Parts: sequence; C-alpha cells; structure tokens
Amino acid sequence: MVISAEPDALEVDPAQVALLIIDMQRDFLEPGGFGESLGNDVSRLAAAVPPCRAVLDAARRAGLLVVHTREGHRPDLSDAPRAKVERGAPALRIGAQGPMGRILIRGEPGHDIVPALAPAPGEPVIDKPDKGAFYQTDLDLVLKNRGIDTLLVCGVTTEVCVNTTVREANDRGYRCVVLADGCASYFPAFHEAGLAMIKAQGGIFGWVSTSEAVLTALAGRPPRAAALQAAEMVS
Ligand code: C5J
Repeated sequence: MVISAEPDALEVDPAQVALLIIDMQRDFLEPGGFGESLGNDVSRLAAAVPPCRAVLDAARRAGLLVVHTREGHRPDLSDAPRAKVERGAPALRIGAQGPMGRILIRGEPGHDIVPALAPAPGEPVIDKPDKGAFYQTDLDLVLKNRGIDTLLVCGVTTEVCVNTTVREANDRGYRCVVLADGCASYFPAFHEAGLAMIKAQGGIFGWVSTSEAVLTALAGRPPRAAALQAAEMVS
C-alpha cells in the first residue's frame, strides 16, 4: 500500500508495518500526573487521542502489529537515574504521591494508558525507563521477530519521546512514518519543530503523514486524495 506523506509518498508492505503508540498515559494526558507536575497544560495533548484511536481501530482491523509504550519506573526507583529524579519541587518529583498514585511509577493508576487507547490482549506493551522506546527495552527484538521494517508512530510528546524514539528507530534501520495529528506536545511550537526536523533534508529521520492518509491507505483507497489531505493537515 502507498501512504501519502512528506517529503514523499511511501510504499509499504502491510505485513512489515507496525503501529507504535508512544506513552499515551494518564501521567502525561490527565491532571495530577507527571506532565502537570512539570508545569504543563496537559489539556493540549487531548487532541491526539481521536486520531490515535481511529488509526488503532484501523490497524487492528487490518491485522497490523500494534505496540504500546509506557514511560515509568520501578516503585523502588532503582531504574531511575538521579539526574532524572532530582529535577523539580520534591513534592512533585518522580515517585512522589499524586492524585493518580505515585508519579511515573509502574503499576500506579497514572502509569496506565488512557482508556480510549487501552492495549488489547496480545498487543505488546513496552515499559521503558526513559524517553527512547529502544533504550533498555526489548522493542527491537519484538519488531525484528515479526519482520517489521516500517513504523507508524503516534503518541506524546512530539519533541520528547516521539522524536527520541524515531531517531533511535531510524538508526536501527526502521522507516518511521510519524502521524502529525496523532502526536501532540505541551508546546505547539515544539510540536511543529519536532515534525519539521523529522521530514527535513529529504526525510532525515523519516516521514510525516496524517491519520487520514493512513486510514486511506489501510482502506485500500488511492493515495491521491490523501496527498491533498496530508498537505492540508501538515502545513
Ligand atoms: C516526557 C514523553 N515528555 N513521553 N515524556 O517526559 O514525551
């Protein structure tokens, strides 16, 4: 199938494509979690949920591998570097008690993926200790064992965990197609810059597309209309 994208449309074999949904956790999207503890307006991330859900539903229907990631730490913080924990006011740091349980700790309510995007049985969930989904995880193994060479990437935040993961994936030889409307940032300018950096220089880290373009491709419709949609949504 052909996915309309920037800088160029991309031909992919659906059998080798996975949907990778990055960190759509309550800790980042809902009040009282890690994102808000860092002083962010978490409501800015909500817009990414419906496009992610639409692509998730379509990917499941098409039989694509769907992989979810979560950022978080062990309850004893033994996998959390001091350099990460010591930032911010102590009452709001990683491991502190918040309204959704201890902030950014595995097993706490805030660590869960938001209900609209909850993993289905059998879908791999990659728990990662930091920004990149390949760092100290078995994601590469999971993808290689399924013969995956192309990742449709959405999630939060665009310039942090999405960009870090895309750069890691690019270095490992994966083709990354980032869905602009399926990603979000607390900072609109960083969202735009994060996408611009991926697709610049002939797609130095990958491609940028939209949920609509991917839905079109998965439905087997011609990519021409999708090209126009992508141009409208990404510009
Ligand atoms: C952050 C993430 N922003 N998932 N994590 O700390 O982007």
